[in-house]
Amino acid sequence: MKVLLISANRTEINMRTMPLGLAFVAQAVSDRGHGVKMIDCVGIGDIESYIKETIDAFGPDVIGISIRNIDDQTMVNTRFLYLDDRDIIAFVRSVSDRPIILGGAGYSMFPDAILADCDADMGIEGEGEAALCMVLEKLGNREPLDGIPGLHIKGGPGARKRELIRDTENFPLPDLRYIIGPAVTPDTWVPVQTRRGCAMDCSYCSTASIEGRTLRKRPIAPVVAWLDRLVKAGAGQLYFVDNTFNLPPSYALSLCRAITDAGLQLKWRCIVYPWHIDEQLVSAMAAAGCFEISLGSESADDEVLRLMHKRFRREDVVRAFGLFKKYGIMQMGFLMLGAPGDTRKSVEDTLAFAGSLDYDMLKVTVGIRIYPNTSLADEARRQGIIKADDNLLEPRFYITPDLDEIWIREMAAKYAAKHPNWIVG
Ligand code: B12
Ligand code: SF4
Repeated sequence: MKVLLISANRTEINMRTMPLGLAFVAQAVSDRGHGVKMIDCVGIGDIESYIKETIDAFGPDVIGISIRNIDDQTMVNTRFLYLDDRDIIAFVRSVSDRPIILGGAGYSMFPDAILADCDADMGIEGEGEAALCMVLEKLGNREPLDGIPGLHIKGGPGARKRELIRDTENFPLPDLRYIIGPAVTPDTWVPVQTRRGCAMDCSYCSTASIEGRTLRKRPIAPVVAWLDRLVKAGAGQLYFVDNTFNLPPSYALSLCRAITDAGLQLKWRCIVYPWHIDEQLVSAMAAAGCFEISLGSESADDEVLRLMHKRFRREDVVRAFGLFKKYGIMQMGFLMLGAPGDTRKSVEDTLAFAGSLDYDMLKVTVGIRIYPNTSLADEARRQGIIKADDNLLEPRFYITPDLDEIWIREMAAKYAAKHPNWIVG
């Protein structure tokens, strides 16, 4: 079959991201012998003409569309980014009668709500590699599509529970041609992934809906060989998109040492969870080329952290921060204000604490985006902040009823005025 895969994301908020997830899917589909063409909608001026011309020339049998961002997670002047994806889906429908199959991080968080809201025929929740190949096989054999794990069909019966890919040895890494294109310049932070899933359970987080809670690690040797190929193909800087680069610490340490032992000259960024971070790991990260970490400390109040289900406490953040500073790794910090348990005192403490740490950059978020299937959503329902039947696709935010949003914003602005490298959103 001929499969057209479209990454509908058009935003460059924070940085230009590349459709790594779609590249994995493209690889899996092409390994099964199907013809694949990929479109990344970022940076293409007249996207509708481009999509139409591609459909006319390629003549796909099936069109897969990836939805990454639902919104920008910002409470004031929220950008509801999904609406742009919905327009692209509608346009594709207007120029093609082929089955449209959705997937991606954003889709996986709202599989039924999005399917009911747009012109697609079906969608795959979670990892797309195996499930999309099953759909293609059944479509090719003209068999009914029932029973495919994670597949939602418009107007069909409920989806069967999705399955996580566990055979990390054998599911393929994407070929460079799906990643390195003309859009990659030396400034691009090319995404790479070594692990899937997150075993943490943060109260507000939607990652379990996307990657599941079971952490699955790739063997290190092929990952290092892949990094080597990416760099030789022109990737100047890498972004490890793993949810928590440092967990488990033994894997992170082995990966960093393998990169150093292979003599790879890399420059990379990653996301760390401020827990189980010691000097051995941080020095290995620095030696392997770590340039910057994103560190979500969220609050400096141990009770608020406990209510967020964080495993770390304020003292862990202090220790981690000191180590990254010592090894010259830049730090981007993240705070969330207005969480359950927050008080005037905890908010002021958190802002003062962040000020004392002197991050290279700090993002202060006031109000927390509420996602389905999270304990924050349960709490918000209990407190009457959202209605019981709200599907949450249209962005909703949590601020503890014990605090006034205006007061939090004024306080955040007061501290930010002293720190030009803070952004309040
Ligand atoms: C790393 C990351 C970043 C990095 C990206 C760095 C880079 N160079 O790529 C940074 C920090 C820059 C970033 C920024 C943002 N991010 Co971000 N990010 C992530 C994270 C942790 C991993 C994304 C990733 O690359 N995954 C790896 C790939 C392999 O997985 P995947 O894309 O999901 O693909 C798989 C499946 O989804 C599926 N699939 C994908 N496409 C398709 C298509 C079809 C047809 C099918 C069948 C299946 C399928 O199969 C794939 C392989 O298994 C996710 C959380 C998460 N775990 O998903 C958030 C996440 C994607 N980000 C999110 C958001 C909101 C943002 C920002 C808007 C935040 C902001 N305000 O700045 C920006 C937007 C950036 C942009 N320009 O698009 C949200 C998006 C959903 C939402 N809540 O709206 C997520 C899900 C976080 C969350 N839990 O809420 N992000
Ligand atoms: S550590 Fe990150 S990805 Fe994991 S549950 Fe917490 S916020 Fe989500």
